[in-house]
Amino acid sequence: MEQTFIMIKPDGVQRGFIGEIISRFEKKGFSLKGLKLVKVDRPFAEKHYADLSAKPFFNGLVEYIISDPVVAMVWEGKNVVATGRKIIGATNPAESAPGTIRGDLAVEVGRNVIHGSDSVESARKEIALWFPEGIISWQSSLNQWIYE
Ligand code: IDP
Ligand code: MG
Repeated sequence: MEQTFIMIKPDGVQRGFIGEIISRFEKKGFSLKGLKLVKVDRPFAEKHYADLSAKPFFNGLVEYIISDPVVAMVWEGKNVVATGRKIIGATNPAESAPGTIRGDLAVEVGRNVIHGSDSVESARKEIALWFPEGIISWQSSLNQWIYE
């Protein structure tokens, strides 16, 4: 089954959206496979966002991510990478549809509350980076009511 890496950014934690965000993924029918509150250091944040190192906003982005704790999660389910991105909404909250997390809870691109892997390959890399200890293997007893 497909897995994705989801991170509630420091603004999402500070604004009290941990429960709200977890609830949206749970209600959809996805399964939580990894969860921790962590404050990451600069080298770690730079590694997570390495693909964006040439962008003008890179330094501000790293400062934002290391400023306070984040919630790191692994969610599992059919098409969870692409569907997770839809639940999250467009990168810039000004363009995120109402009903999406960023569309409902954020205003600016530099404070957009949540990260989600953009492909199955980046999910694999991000899960390995954020959960080197591995994740717990369990199956939801509701799967028979979510999958046919
Ligand atoms: P994504 O989070 O929707 O995948 P990316 O392009 O991967 O978007 O960018 C990573 C993060 O960098 C965004 O979520 C946002 O916090 C920040 N970011 C992206 N573009 C800008 C920008 O133009 N100004 C400031 N921050 C940005
Ligand atoms: Mg991205």
